[in-house]
Amino acid sequence: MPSAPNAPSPPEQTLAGNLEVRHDWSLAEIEALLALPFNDLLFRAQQVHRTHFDPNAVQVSTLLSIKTGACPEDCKYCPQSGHYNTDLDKEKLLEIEKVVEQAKAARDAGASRFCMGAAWRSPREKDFEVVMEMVSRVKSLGLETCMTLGMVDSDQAKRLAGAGLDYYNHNLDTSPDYYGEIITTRTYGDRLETLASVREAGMKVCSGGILGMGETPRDRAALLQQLVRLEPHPESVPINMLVKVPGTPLEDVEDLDPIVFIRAIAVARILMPKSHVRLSAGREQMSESTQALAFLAGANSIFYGERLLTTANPQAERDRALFDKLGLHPEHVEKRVRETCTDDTCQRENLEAAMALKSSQSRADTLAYDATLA
Ligand code: SAM
Ligand code: DTB
Ligand code: SF4
Repeated sequence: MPSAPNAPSPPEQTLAGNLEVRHDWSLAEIEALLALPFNDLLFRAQQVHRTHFDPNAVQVSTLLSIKTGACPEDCKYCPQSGHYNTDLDKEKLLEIEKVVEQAKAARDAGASRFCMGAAWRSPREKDFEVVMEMVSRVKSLGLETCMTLGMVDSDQAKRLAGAGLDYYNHNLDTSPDYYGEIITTRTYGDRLETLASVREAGMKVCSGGILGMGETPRDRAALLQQLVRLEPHPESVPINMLVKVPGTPLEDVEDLDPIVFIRAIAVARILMPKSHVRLSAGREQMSESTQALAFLAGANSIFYGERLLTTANPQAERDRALFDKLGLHPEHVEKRVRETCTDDTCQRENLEAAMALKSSQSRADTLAYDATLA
């Protein structure tokens, strides 16, 4: 019997092509994915997602701003830039004990990774020892560690890796073409160099961008193409929806259609099949339905806790309720131990971290029941 005119291609035909890990996606291919009929796109993203991940597990990170505001860079989206008047309470580098206290609270609330961010162009030598001590103290709590401190050179990256830093976050933010409209104080090349230093030092790379800054569909495709060219792909890919902060040059930019945002998440999932894709900033302004679609599109990481760096994030109870409603559970370090560790030392270290996490969680009011622990 002939197939109906609009019958989709059989799933098994698309599956093999869907599962390949590639770095050479052309702009035209990425634009074509972004423009697929929505249901086809989400189906393909789910196929990829289910091949590599538990589809109901979400990695949970908590953010802390360890140095706030007065940044010399001019990123047009950022409330922390010293170039704009955003009514922000500036703060110098936090004391180590304060950071450790916040990390414990995040762990006890169910986070498995603690991300520390500083409003710097790049870290100064006099702050570096303090920052490294923060890494080792937070890590000793059984948390994965992540930092975002601006540009780092290869020596700084090696020192952070030596202190035990697991992830370094440095975003490409947008396409090479649109970049100059958003930031003039550092180049796209500077960003790629920092990412190369992080990779060379052996840390995991966290890199993504911001959507909704007035960019074109082609810019979104070009951002994804830049991320996909990184070899290996970043382990973590934050996709931020612009949080429009009064006083920044982008405060009045037109809202991005949530469906366009979900499409970008689905394409990130297809292009970087083994990476965690983070539904990052902007959840406070998003409906639950949009967030649910993002998880369906393959997002499997969030920031958890009532603050991002300087702006609001959903209250923890709201996220617990959303996880319950959707049947999601937090992904735990120990689940990935089996998948990513091959040598004994790595297995032991990770298991120790996971045990610390588990015992703290049994004491605490956890984010949600975790079926992977049962
Ligand atoms: N100063 C460091 C840097 O820029 O690399 C680290 C902190 S910076 C705030 C980290 C990232 O937060 C930026 O690269 C950007 O992608 C994201 N970000 C900042 N302001 C944002 C906003 N208003 N909405 C969405 N994402 C934002
Ligand atoms: C990322 O991609 N998003 C986070 C984290 N990496 C550091 C930061 C979002 C910041 C949103 C604006 C604010 O709270 O200041
Ligand atoms: Fe500074 Fe980072 Fe904000 Fe840019 S994004 S102004 S570098 S804190």
